[in-house]
Amino acid sequence: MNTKDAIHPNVDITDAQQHQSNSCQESASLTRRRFLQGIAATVATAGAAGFCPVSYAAKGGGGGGGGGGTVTRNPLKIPPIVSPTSYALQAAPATVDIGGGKLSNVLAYNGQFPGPTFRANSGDSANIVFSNGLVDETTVHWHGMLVPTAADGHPRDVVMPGGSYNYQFPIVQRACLNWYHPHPDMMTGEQVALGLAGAFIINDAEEAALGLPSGCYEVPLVIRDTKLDRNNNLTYSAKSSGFLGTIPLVNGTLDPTLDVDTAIYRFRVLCGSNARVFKLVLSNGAQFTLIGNDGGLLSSAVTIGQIEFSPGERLDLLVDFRGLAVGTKVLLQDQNSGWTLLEFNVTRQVNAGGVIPTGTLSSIVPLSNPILTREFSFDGMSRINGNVYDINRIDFQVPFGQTELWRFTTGGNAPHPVHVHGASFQVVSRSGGRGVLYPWEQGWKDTVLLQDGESVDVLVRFDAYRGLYIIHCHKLEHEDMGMMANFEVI
Ligand SMILES: [Cu+2]
Repeated sequence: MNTKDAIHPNVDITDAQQHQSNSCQESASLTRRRFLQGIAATVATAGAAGFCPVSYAAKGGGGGGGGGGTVTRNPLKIPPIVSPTSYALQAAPATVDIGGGKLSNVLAYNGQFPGPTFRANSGDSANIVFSNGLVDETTVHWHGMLVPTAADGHPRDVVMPGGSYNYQFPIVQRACLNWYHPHPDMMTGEQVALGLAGAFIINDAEEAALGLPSGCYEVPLVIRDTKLDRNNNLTYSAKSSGFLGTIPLVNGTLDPTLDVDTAIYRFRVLCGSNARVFKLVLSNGAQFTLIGNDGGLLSSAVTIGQIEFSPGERLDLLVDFRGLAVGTKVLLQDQNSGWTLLEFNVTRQVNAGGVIPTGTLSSIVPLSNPILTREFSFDGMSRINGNVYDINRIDFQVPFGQTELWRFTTGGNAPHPVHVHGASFQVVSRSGGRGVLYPWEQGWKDTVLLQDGESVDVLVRFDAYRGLYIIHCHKLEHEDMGMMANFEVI
């Protein structure tokens, strides 16, 4: 038994591992080892605190995770909203109700799956005391947020089991939906797949002036896939091509349904899968009104029938249920898998259903005149520009405040959702592959999907903080295998 297993008693060993020699695992004991062993993990949580929201079963829809047939639907869970101003956050095993009383062992933030939704205003400060109740080291990365290096959850800044870390940062950016999740070297895929993720919403005055749907009309949707074992526990087995689950979960809810009024809803949508790319459509053929993405509002709303999004990307969508009869069911579906993700059940007629915003939502100042071009080739399943990630190697340096053109290319093994820490970027072109830019790639982004044969150009300027940040593939198995690079803003 190697040292990693010794501190990680809750994993099951698969056949894949038995094919490997134990002796080869010892050197560089934290070097891509867990992944290459092919360990399958579940969560053992004897005595863990339970989280059992009130739940009822509703017949309807007829979609179901796997599609086809009548399914028993469960009310969509909505994570509690908390302030980051002074907050204690713990990652630990927990037992949660994923719907209809089905208890599942997961890894959770504060016993919630997904974790609590942070909500703050631009200009606030976050002071989050994190404690690690896992059996492995972890970090918390605030995906999409501009934070100092020390608060970025860099794999170097690991929090050991039983340890704690104070994440402190001012909230300096515009309104947008971000998220938080673990980012330890080589174990991100496992920890996210087993449940650790939550939303972080920033509001500001510009957004507030638009009068967008709010309160119960603004709903976060954390969309992911998962695989359950025979006891309904979340399970994970790393695959170099990326972990693909067998069923979808929205907000940690199996076969979810949401009762809606005849009104416009604002859905804050996050792709929280390890590797799966979703193509969202509505079953009644209605269009989405896309108003924002990773970095906040677009310059104006876009009406669109289908939207593809990949791990790490976010969408700000309005869906219009006005004019639908009470009793109507509308399904949010994934065209790529054929899954029904979520059922909307129109249950109440209201008179003031809101309005779709027209005109300017926000002014996006385009970046221009890059000083230089950097090329990043996403090679195979574990390398950027030929290099496997080395936590101690600084791969390049970027001058603070300098606009640069970064070109992401790949020969294969996509999807590679490319994610950059420390700044948002603007996507300016895509050649090869799909060959076009999509409406959801306008504005400010921090994650962009790179498919086979594609070359995607983005403009980026690091003008928030100096220090150490990373660029990586957000297919978490590729990240864990080493498709990641350190850079320093100087
Ligand atoms: Cu990749």
